[in-house]
Amino acid sequence: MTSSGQDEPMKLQLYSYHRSSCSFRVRIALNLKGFDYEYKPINLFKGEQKNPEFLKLNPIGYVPALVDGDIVIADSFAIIMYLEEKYPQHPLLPRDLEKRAINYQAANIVSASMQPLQNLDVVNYIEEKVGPDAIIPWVEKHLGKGFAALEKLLKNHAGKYATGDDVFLADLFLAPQIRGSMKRFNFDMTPYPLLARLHEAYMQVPAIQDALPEKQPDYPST
Ligand SMILES: N[C@@H](CCC(=O)N[C@@H](CS)C(=O)NCC(=O)O)C(=O)O
Repeated sequence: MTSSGQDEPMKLQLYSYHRSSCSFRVRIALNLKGFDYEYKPINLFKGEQKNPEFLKLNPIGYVPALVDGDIVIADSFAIIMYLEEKYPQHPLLPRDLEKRAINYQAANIVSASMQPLQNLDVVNYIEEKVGPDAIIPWVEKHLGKGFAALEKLLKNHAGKYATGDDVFLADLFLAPQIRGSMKRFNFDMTPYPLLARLHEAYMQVPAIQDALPEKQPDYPST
């Protein structure tokens, strides 16, 4: 399919927010796979994720969402698996089945047991129902539990990155989670030396550098 009916293939479109760790995961995947995609900003602080037009793309009202021609997919895990299966360049999963399963496990620790507990909706709810002082202890408890599990899980699998010397699925989830926890909540990573080392390594990877919040078109200029 083409956008103009001519030879230009239609660009993938990513609905994203610069600071969203879930969008960050997909931006890394798109960069690794070499896509020049169209960035469609959704400002979470202005509530644009609840706009009827966006809800047509993702009924739960969260970023990211990906449009590939007639295909619309939301949820970072689903998007990344779709990209992996449709576009095999730069595989995001190792061939070894155990390492592959460790990638799923680490990605799911982040996406199911960490990020949802610090999501904007949840943090706003805690602030309103309990009070602003409850936010940091809540986040520290749940992020600490997740990072402690990841530190143990990856101990026998890590190389330069989470499961070896290539950037795979687990890294796509870990890099935004570690960086976001440090930046947004001032989270101290020193009790997790392996994860802290991985974070240093991630910051040297061009596909991750280009996916950083501050490199996105919707990052505030002032
Ligand atoms: N499981 C979903 C979670 C998506 C999600 O929670 N997105 C956050 C940003 S990282 C969001 O849009 N939050 C808006 C809100 O809470 O209103 C995914 O991985 O894409």
